[in-house]
Amino acid sequence: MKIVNVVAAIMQQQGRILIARRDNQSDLAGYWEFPGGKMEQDETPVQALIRELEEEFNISHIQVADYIATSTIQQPERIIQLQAWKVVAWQGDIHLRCHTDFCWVTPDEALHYQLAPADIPLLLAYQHT
Ligand code: 9L3
Ligand code: MG
Repeated sequence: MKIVNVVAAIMQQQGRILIARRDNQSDLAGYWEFPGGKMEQDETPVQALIRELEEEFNISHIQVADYIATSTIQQPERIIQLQAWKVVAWQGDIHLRCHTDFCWVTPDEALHYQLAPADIPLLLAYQHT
């Protein structure tokens, strides 16, 4: 079984975290998620997070902080290992390149959104940090 490593950023600012809505072309279209994507060959998780946030949001100087948790998604032909990291600083305004929407919410508010299933345990782990 193929293992796919995916990174996700829990960006935080003034007690709120960012969730973004997956676009209609992607799998899990319309679901809210923590931004991120697949790690490339020879990339560390931190490098992958920085690249993904630059690509998806057009921001720079991304500062990755603590590792939060990993959640595992079993799919028919692959296993996705989704690891979440806290992101505490960056530069530039967010310009969406892959998502249809984003919002800043408290962790409790985030639970009321239709989150990608794998992101829910990551949110719960974040709340316990
Ligand atoms: N995924 C789930 N939650 C997330 C992220 C960033 C990704 N917070 C899932 C959706 C896809 C796979 O991981 O099935 C790869 O992500 P992407 O490259 O489509 O963003
Ligand atoms: Mg992505």
